[in-house]
Amino acid sequence: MITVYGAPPTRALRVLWMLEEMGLPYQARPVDFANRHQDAEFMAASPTGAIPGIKDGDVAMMESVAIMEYLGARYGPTPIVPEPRDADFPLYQQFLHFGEAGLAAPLNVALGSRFFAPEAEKSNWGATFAVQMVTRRSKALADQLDRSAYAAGERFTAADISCGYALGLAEALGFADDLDPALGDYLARLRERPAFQKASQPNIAA
Ligand SMILES: N[C@@H](CCC(=O)N[C@@H](CS)C(=O)NCC(=O)O)C(=O)O
Repeated sequence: MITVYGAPPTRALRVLWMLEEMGLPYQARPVDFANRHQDAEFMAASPTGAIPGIKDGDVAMMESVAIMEYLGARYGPTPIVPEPRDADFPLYQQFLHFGEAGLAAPLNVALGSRFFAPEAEKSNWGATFAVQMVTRRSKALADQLDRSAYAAGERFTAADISCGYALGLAEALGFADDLDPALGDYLARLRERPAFQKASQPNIAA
């Protein structure tokens, strides 16, 4: 049984969503964010203390997108992960990583500032820059959605999970309305998926 350390709204949502889409059994194990470095079981799965981590038998992994790649490779094939020779694969690979490396990762600066910085530092230069950078970069996804229904073509893939999570983060940080409206429509469409709704439940246990 796969154990997922962490819960929504953290990036554990990506992993839970992927597991739900693939119909794989798992157990979700919440992590107390403030005390996570003292949580030995969680730290064994994610030694940086970043959420999420997973344990799957002898396998322990961190990094949400790497975990998604692992699940697709080990427990696939699945329609949400195009095969390497599929024409959509390059776009898939690009947007799978873009969701974290291009969009969500810089937003950690804005998130950290919002929740942990002293009042006068909450809108500091770095946080504002990160939001502007993500706003600018998100145009690449909006342009792609002009060409296809999903990030990697006409069908839903794990790249949409990755990017959808980042757009949810933009919403939580209050700048989603500054993004191309196509991205809001896309996020709303993603959120209609039963697997997203199941993965988003606060006290998820499967
Ligand atoms: N690139 C990592 C980022 C993980 C990350 O930043 N997680 C947040 C919660 S969503 C966190 O735990 N931040 C605190 C930390 O990194 O110590 C991933 O995709 O898993």
